[in-house]
Amino acid sequence: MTKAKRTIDDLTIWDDAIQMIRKAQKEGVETVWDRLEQQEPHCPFCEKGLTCQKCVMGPCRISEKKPRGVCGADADLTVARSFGRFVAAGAASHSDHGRDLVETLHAIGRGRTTNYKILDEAKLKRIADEIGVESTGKSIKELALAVAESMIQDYGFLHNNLGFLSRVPQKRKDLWNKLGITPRGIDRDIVEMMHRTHMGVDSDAVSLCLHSAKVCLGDGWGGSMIGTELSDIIFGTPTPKMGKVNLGVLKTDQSNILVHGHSPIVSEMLLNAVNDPEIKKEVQATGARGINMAGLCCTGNEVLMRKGIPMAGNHLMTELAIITGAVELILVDYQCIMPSLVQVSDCYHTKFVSTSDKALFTGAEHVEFNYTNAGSQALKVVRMAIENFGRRDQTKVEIPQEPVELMTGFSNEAILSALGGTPDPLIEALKAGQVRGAVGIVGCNNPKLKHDYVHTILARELIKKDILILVTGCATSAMGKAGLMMPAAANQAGEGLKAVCQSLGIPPVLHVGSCVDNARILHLCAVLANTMGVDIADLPVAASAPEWYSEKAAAIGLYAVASGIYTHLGLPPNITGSETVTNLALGGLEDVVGACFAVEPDPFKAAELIDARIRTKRTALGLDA
Ligand code: MSK
Repeated sequence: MTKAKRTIDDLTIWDDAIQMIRKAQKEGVETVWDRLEQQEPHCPFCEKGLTCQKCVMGPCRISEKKPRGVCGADADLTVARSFGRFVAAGAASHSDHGRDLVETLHAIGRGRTTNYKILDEAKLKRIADEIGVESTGKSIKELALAVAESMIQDYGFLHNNLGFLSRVPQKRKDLWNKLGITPRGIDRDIVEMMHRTHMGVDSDAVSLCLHSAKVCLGDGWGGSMIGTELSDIIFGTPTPKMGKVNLGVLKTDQSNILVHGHSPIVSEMLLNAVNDPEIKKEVQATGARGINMAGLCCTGNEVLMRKGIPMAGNHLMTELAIITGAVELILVDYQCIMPSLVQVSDCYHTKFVSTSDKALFTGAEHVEFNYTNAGSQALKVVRMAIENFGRRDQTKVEIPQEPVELMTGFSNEAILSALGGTPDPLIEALKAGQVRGAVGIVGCNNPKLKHDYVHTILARELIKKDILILVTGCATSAMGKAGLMMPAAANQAGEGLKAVCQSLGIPPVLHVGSCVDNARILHLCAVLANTMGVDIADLPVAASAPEWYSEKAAAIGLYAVASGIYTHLGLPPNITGSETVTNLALGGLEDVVGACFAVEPDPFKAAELIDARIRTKRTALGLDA
């Protein structure tokens, strides 16, 4: 049966997005939704994970009539191998991002950079202590070097132990050891996945799934956690502050620069350059009233959390932001940057500038940033944007609506400080049922789903049930635009959560950061579990990636489950061709790691599933007896 064509109103819930999709259609600019339509219907074999392209005896397609590939791999093995590589790519992405922070910290420690320094010395000392690095008698630079060197080992295979495993509750560590899924070295386990999934190596679907869990745990408690903690040490640990979101953050009379991708290494330098007094003088000469920096996706989350830089939008808003015609320059680092942004930029005067040698874009201008040149490269880029303001065609400019205000900056340090320095008030609120549980709503947008519909409805339904939301990644823009990240949104929560939020002056949806910052949620769960003397799987918590699309999001989902956190997905990964792998994901893992996945595209039903899970956990803890 042919699928009915979707109208613009079926694509997104937002007025700013609808206005820009109409503008794109009028101006003949192709967007992600057009390309999705061109690609549909998708190959059913690929959707179920039943294709294999790993060798040239194939490619093979597994079906009832042809149940084995040329090498003999059946549906289970074909799905498990390809899912293993899928999550390994996700773990590699976060972890390589974390590595860039380690390299920067190492350069600071060796005195090889004047562009970067330590902003949170107290956190550096705390982290050193947690990962077993002696700080006594060391200068800050010496300590930075020692911490960096210890983390370099986390990537390798010399000490077979990740520093942040010190945070994991003992019961969980014992379980991982029993199952053989304790991550040993971040790179080692990822590379081993590539090896295992070569034809003729690991040919057991369950064994591959367990190794997938190990790889993802190395991401969550390794690469991502390193990325988060070192970003705080170098750029400052976020504290609560106000920000703004939606396309209305762009300015008609200023030179607009968008930062996009994931790493704060580039965007923080750009922010310094934007605030440079010389640059401020130079911009006045162009007729622009100033330079306006705004964020997209997770680079946007990083600078929103730390500096309150406004957020233009999430993944599906990236093309639309350029379509406003008001963007002088878009500066990208890596991950989630649609290659189409180069072509969309070409339809306007927008300069598309890449910065990482590992993320080049055909047709883009490349200005490489590294720890020795970042300051001067940032000034160069800002000058390119200033100069480009004169090329803007004001007749093409259309900036929709006013921005929405939000509250951001809820690092774990900020949350604990709001609670008086200890998790006890939160635990008391959990025990009293004022806060019945907590859910991390994380992740991307996917054009197959109505943009931000599942995110926002799910959050509204959960807060009504006195469930606190922690939000990261692209889900953040959704919650912000919906007004759920303002303290006033407490009025939409159940009576218990409302009272807690009002007494602390916080919203019921707390922004904890970017994709790598899901590690903050893992850490907070560990702190609660350790304080209560239970395992993470015993807590009344859950995770949800309602509109996910990426390999990274799948890795996050799997490290959450393997850490004992029940995880909802709005749509399934490409695994449904294997009964063994699907059954393991949707139920079997519960008996293995104490949590599993649930797939549900309807946000109302998803809220019921999560609520039921939290009720079960509360009862087991004796909280709802
Ligand atoms: S940016 S991984 S679309 S959350 Fe982290 Fe957004 Fe998903 Fe990328």
